[in-house]
Amino acid sequence: MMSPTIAQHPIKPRRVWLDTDIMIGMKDETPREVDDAIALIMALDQPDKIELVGISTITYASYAYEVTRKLLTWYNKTGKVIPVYRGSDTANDAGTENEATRALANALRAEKMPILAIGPVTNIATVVKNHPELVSQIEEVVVCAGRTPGLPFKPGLETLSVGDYNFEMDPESFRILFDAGLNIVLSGYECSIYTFLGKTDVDFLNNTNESDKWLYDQLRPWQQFNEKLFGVDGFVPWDTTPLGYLTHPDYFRYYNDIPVRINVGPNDAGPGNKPYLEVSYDYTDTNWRATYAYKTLPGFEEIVIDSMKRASKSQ
Ligand SMILES: [Ca+2]
Repeated sequence: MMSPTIAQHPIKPRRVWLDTDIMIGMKDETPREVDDAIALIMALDQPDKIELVGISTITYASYAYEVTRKLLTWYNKTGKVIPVYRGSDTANDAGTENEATRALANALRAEKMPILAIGPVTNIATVVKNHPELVSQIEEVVVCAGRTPGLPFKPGLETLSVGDYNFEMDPESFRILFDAGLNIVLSGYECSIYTFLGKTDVDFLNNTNESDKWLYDQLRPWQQFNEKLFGVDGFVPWDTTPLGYLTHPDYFRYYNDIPVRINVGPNDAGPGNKPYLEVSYDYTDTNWRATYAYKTLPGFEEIVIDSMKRASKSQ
């Protein structure tokens, strides 16, 4: 009897550099964004798919450093030390070296790899600007930013517009990356917006385990704050979709090799004008190109929740 033979090639995890503006739990007037933390926990939960070579922080760099180390203590089950480096505090000083840019440059000298950049891209731009010889060592940069022309960013009940945060914090650094001709993957608002974590999705964290409880105590206020702002009790874990491009690419739909431009126009989320990072096959006057994720397919949200449950159970 014939039986299909399935070759058992062990697939090596992809070695990736993570640059993050993680700010979960930062003491402030309002709760702070939690999505970087969820992306980090998910990455640590999938050592078969992704291996973090190093982590650099961007904005609130010292807080980000401390909270990343805390999360690594709880969730890094790989047995490998993942070094963490403090990057730019301001996200407006592309070209100024820091601990993170020096470490990233060294890592790129040693090996070619992709960069998962889930905050403003200042650290990456510094490496590209100061070390153009390393550009060919960057396989791709996966970022959470960009939009199709005219797409409003209106989460929840669509009463309030928000900005394209990572891009608007430091448009100049995006310009540096596109000018360098890097492979850039834009996985931002449009493909993330229907992935939604509500109260019942995180209830399992409300227990006596130290790490679960800490996480729950940051996620729950963030959900409630989102209800105040956008009318719905829950949040979109934005940064999990750029991670998903690396771990579960089949769950997204992409516009490949699409032209990219920075267009300046009236600010849809405040006064004055602002730059927009936009993609369209109609743009014929630009050399910038990207892979643009425009849609998440059903099932990705389940992957996010399952991953968090596994991370929790393995305590
Ligand atoms: Ca982020």
